[in-house]
Amino acid sequence: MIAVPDLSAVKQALAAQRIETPSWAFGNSGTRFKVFAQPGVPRTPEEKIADAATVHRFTGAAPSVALHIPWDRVDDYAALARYAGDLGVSVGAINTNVFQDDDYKLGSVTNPDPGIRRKATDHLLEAVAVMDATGSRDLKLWFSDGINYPGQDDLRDRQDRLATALREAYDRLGDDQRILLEYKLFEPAFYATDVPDWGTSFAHCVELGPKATVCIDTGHHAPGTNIEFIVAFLLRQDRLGAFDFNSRFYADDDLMAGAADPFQLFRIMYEIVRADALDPARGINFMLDQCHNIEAKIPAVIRSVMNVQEATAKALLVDRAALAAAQRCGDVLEANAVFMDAYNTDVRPLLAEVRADQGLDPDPVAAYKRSGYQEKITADRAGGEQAGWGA
Ligand code: LRH
Ligand code: MN
Repeated sequence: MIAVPDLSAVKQALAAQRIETPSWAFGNSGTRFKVFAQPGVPRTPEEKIADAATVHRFTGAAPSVALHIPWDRVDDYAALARYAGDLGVSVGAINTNVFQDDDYKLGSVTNPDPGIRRKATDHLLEAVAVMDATGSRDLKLWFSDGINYPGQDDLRDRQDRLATALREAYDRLGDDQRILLEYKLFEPAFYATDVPDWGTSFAHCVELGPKATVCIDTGHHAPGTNIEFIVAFLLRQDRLGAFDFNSRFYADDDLMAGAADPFQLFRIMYEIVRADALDPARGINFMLDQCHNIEAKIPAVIRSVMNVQEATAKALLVDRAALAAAQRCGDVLEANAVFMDAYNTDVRPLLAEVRADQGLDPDPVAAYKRSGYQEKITADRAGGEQAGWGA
């Protein structure tokens, strides 16, 4: 508990911060209009992991990489985890994919067809087997399931089908494994999504048991949603498992975390700090989930890690004693001023110090650009099919 910010404790907390990167952020991505291929993009899960390890090498704060199955399918997941370990990172959350198969047009685990539900549920179980091999704790479940027209299917029946599949996945978990149930308001479904909001995810998690937690993707809410309220609420219920950080101006834009709305990211991280939930030991997985459609991918992920660090540093600098005093006596303006003082603090010199203390370059993006890694992968990876969405 930090009353008046104690800088050495703030620096310690920042040095201990861990942000998980997504393997798919290094692959080609785009929109339905166009996917712009980039030189040097990885072609294999190993090359994605090498890029994630490079982000960690320059930031010191990204020691794990989330995988997506089947995008990162290999014959030997234990060997892949060892490969990651040799590069100084670990395999993090395992993401399922029941949104890209023709069979899932009318839904995956919620599909009216029991055979298709079986197929989708088996994929969830396959992902847990991958976790057993990689030593991962988190099974990350996002369902694109939903309907486009009223009457297309029965909303209640779909919830029952979803609960049945979740129960089977939950019961397959090992003791140290857990579910991260991600919600999303819409897209690809445009009338009703089966896990559309935090309340639905939370209710299913409570129904399942203590190893089921909610994953908040910051791009998955209706415009104007107060996400930090959801964070505060789920922390109080001890059901906040993870974040998929990114930012957006309109919908699920998947832009760099903190790029579109750094103030929102600060407010979210303040609720984390306020609940003493920043410490990795508290078990919240701070992940990025982004797509770099036009910008260079590795520097974009490095910049995103830095944006989360900056929001966190500002949150750690809130004068909690002064804030509590102003709140207690109803001094609205003073309370807001104390909050904004922290937000308006330039924390870049502080983070430069934290990096220097870790033997890292104070400016990871500049250091990456000087490293020659981009030129090396562009040369090494010329030819061969690039990973990601078909260019
Ligand atoms: C869905 C989502 C989910 C991932 C996917 C790559 O929009 O946020 O977390 O599976 O993006
Ligand atoms: Mn996500």
